[in-house]
Amino acid sequence: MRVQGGAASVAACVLIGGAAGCAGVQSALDPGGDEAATVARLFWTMTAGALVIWAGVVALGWYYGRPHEEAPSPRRDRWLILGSGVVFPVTVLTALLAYGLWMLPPLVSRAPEGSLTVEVVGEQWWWRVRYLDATGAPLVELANEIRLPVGEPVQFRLSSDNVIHSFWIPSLGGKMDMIPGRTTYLTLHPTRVGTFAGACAEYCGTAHGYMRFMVDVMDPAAFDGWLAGQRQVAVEPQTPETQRGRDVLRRAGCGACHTVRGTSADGLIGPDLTHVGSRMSLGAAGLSTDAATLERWVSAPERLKPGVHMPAFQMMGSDDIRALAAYLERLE
Ligand code: HEC
Ligand SMILES: [Cu+2]
Repeated sequence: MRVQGGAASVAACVLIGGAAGCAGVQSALDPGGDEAATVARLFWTMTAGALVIWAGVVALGWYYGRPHEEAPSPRRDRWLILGSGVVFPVTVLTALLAYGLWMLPPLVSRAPEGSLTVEVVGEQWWWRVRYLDATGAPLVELANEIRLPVGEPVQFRLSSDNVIHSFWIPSLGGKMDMIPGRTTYLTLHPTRVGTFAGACAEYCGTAHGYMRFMVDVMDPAAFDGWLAGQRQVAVEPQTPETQRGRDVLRRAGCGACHTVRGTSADGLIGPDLTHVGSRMSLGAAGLSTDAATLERWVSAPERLKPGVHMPAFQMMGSDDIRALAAYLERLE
C-alpha cells in the first residue's frame, strides 16, 4: 500500500500530530534522495498497517465487550485466542520481516566504481570533510559542509579516531555509525536540488547537540565550479585590515591547529580554514560566518559552543581580533 505524497500524507502528518516534523530541511518524511524515500515508504507502510490492526483490535474488543445473550462457547474462544494470539502476529511479523529484508540490499550496497567519494571523519564535535580523487587521495578538505551533485550516487567513507559518532542526513537517507578503528560506508542518491541539514545521531560528549552540518545538493555544473573553487589556495588579503588579520593569524599560532592553504598555517587539529568565509555555518553549530560572529568565536568560542576544543583568544587586543575576523570572513 502506498500512502506517500499528496493529501494522504498530509492527513497522516496532521493525524500523527507532527505536522512540523514532516517537512523541512531535516525530515526523513520529506525525502530528497532514493534512500530516504525507501525509509519513508517503510514508515508509511508500517503506519498504515498499524492503523488497520489497531482498528481491528478495537472492533473485536467492542464486539466481545457488549452484553451477550447467547451461551458461552469455549471452542470459539479457543479459535479466537489461537487466531489472534498466534497465527495473526506470526503472519504479520513474517511479512514485515520479509518486506524489510527485501528493502535492505539497495540501502547497504556500494556506489559504482568511479563515483564521487567523500570521506567524513567524526571529530569532537565537528565534521572533517574530504573530497577524494579516483586514487583515494584527498582533493580538498573542509568542515561541516557537504555539497553534492544532484542525480549522481555518492560514496561516503566514514571514520572516527575518538568516540562513536553517527552520520545522519535524514532527508537523504538512513544513519551510519562512525566507529574508531573501523571504516564504514554509506551510499546516497540525492534526487532533489536543495539545502538539507545533518546531525550526529549518537551521543558523543559535551557538544554533541552542536554537532551539525549542512548539505547542499546542487546542479552538477554548479558543483564542479564549487569544487574547483575549493581547490584554490586562500585569497591574498587586499586591504590593510585584512593584511593585519593574516599577520595576527600567523603570530597568534592559529597555524598550530588550522591549515590555511597557501600560507604557512598547516595545522591538522582543527578545521581547514582556507575557505571558511564561504561556509554555510560556523563551528558545526549553525552560527553564521559574518565578521561579528567570527570575532566572538575567536575571542571566546566556549561561549558559543560549550565544550569546544579551541582555546579562547580574548587576551589579543580587540583591534587584532577585529582584523582577524575581517580576514577570515574574506577567505571565501
Ligand atoms: C589548540 C588548537 C586550536 C588553536 C590554537 C586554534 N583553534 Fe580554531 N579551532 C580548533 C578546533 C578543534 C575547532 C573546531 C571546534 C568545533 O567546531 O567544535 C576550531 C574551530 C575554529 C573555527 C571555526 C571553523 C569552522 O569551519 O567552523 C575558526 C574560524 C577558528 N577555529 C579560528 C581560529 C583562529 C583565528 C585561531 C587563532 C587565533 C584558532 N582558531 C586557534 C582548534 C584550535
Ligand atoms: Cu558526534
